[in-house]
Amino acid sequence: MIESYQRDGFLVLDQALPPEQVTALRTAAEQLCRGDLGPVEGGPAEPADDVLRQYLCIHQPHKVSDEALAALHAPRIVDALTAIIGPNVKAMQSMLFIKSEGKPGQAWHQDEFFIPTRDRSLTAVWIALDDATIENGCLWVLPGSHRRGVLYPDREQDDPRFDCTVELFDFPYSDDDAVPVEVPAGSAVIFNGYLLHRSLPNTTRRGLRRALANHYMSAESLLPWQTVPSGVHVGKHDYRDIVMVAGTDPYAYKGLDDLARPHSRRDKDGGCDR
Ligand SMILES: O=C(O)CCC(=O)C(=O)O
Repeated sequence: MIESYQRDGFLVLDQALPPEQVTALRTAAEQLCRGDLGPVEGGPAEPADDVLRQYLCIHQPHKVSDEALAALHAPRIVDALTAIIGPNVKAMQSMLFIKSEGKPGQAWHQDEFFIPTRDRSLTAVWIALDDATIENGCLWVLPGSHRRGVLYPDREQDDPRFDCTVELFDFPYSDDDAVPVEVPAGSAVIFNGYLLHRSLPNTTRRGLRRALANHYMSAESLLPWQTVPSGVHVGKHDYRDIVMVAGTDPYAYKGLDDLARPHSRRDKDGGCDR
């Protein structure tokens, strides 16, 4: 398992969550979108009957949802993380993707571009809450693209297939090298923070492609990152709104912060901040 992860930069963990936990997370998604767990910044002023479809992605659901918090600690996932990262592991971010029909994907990117660790230990765990297929907008990866340990240049993009996030470009791979990662609900794609990946729109006639994407890193590394309410990330010495999921925290003496609040990611229908 670890050899293929080191070579390819990703692996699929079958049955990362049991079916009842997937069901509970779907219920939590509805509660979050309805506002039952408190406000979601940037969410719709007037929730519609079909409120799930008003969201593309809600950042930091674990701050208000016990189910999202429990998923950070899922035993099979934590076992894989300690094998990949080391004995001491912390989480700093969760993202709940709803992605109903017609909603966009996210252009080529590397997660360490947005969440900079000091030791390149950022690791994403993308858990499918519905079967993720090419048609409904599964992840696509460029296998082995993490190995150079280089972060590529970024630029704004107006491609209607993607949300407002910048795209990375000028890397030595083409779209033809990309591999789709179709996984059943409950399975997880675990990938390196330097792996180039993207997703395409949900092109089904009707259906949700829900997923919970959690981010982890070694507890030894400081995290010069801070989320502010707008969802923009700005530099800070060491972000301490973290959740330890394995081992011990060498910086426990600093205490913890409570900074992040759930907020909605913009898609182009909402207008991008430029
Ligand atoms: O779920 C998606 O559509 C995109 C997820 C992604 O790119 C990420 O979590 O970094």
